[in-house]
Amino acid sequence: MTATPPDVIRCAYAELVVTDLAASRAFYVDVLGLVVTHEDSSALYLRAFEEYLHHSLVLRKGPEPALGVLAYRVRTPADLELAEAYYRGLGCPVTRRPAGATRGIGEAVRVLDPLGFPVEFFHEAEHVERFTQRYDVHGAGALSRLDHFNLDTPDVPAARKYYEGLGFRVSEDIQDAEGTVYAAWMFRKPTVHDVALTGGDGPRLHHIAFASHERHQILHICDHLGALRKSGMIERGPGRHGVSNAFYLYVRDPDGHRIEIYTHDYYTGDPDNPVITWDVHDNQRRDWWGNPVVPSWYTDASVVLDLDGHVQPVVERAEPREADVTIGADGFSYTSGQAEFKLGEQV
Ligand code: 4SX
Ligand code: FE2
Repeated sequence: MTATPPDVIRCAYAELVVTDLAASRAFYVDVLGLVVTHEDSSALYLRAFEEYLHHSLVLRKGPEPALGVLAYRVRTPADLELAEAYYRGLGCPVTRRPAGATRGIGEAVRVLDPLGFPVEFFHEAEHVERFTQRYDVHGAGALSRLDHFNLDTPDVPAARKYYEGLGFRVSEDIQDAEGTVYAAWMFRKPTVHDVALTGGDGPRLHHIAFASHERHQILHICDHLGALRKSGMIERGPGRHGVSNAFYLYVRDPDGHRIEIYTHDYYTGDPDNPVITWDVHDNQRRDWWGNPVVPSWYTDASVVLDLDGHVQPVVERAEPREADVTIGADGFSYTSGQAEFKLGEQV
């Protein structure tokens, strides 16, 4: 008999290890406009404008950039017991953390999950002021909340199966005619995703994403970086995703961690929400306007720590890689969406 999994509500916070807190502050607070809940000489605790839990992002100073932990909020305190039993049943390393072991967070269970990621489950957390209507402090690029994590993992079908066991459902995925799965988007909260699984060398963190309410907020972040002569921090976008339909931007922080700003995906909460499968050769899957995906977006990602703070070894993807099957020698991607098109022709 399989143990009952904990009832996960949503992705709730991430801890990134950064090498220079002042440089990170300049990026996350001064450019992205995240709110500082607490800061000291070893860490910054940040939240977005609509969040009332203590933080959705911890930046902890350390010797090399890495993912420290991904945290999911569970529905009740009793779900911590379920989480502990569930992961012990899977044979994963598990630790209990007393309230306050992470500032602002109550009792928690940490595990090294079957995909090799450090994951925390918590219910209780300190409440702080929700800045929803503090328009006096919202900048022009205001971020409202954490939206999702995106993970690189070698075997997407195996990872999907593991997350389905935890009660997540797939909203969209990318495959080819031979049945190779390149990526899958999965959710607990009723949006396109809480976690995306991208086929690649892993375990590595591909990105975390914050939501804004408006597209112009994303454009403002681009203008702001331009004004600082920091356009090099913009990696991909702004654009419109095919998968998820969200408007997007990817930026790289001073340590190279990738952050996505994301808005306008859709509701997925009904039980019969249709799954959308994209062909890997559909050139509009990752950018609805057909703009090419830069190679670094496929190759670069952050290493992850185990529960003792050591860098987890990275396992190579054995299946075909999306970049290899979609990016030509000239660095551009092709196709089906870019077939010959004559003015006046119906698509
Ligand atoms: O590039 S994709 O359009 O497939 C995409 C990437 C869709 C949603 C996301 O959050 C993402 O990071
Ligand atoms: Fe994303």
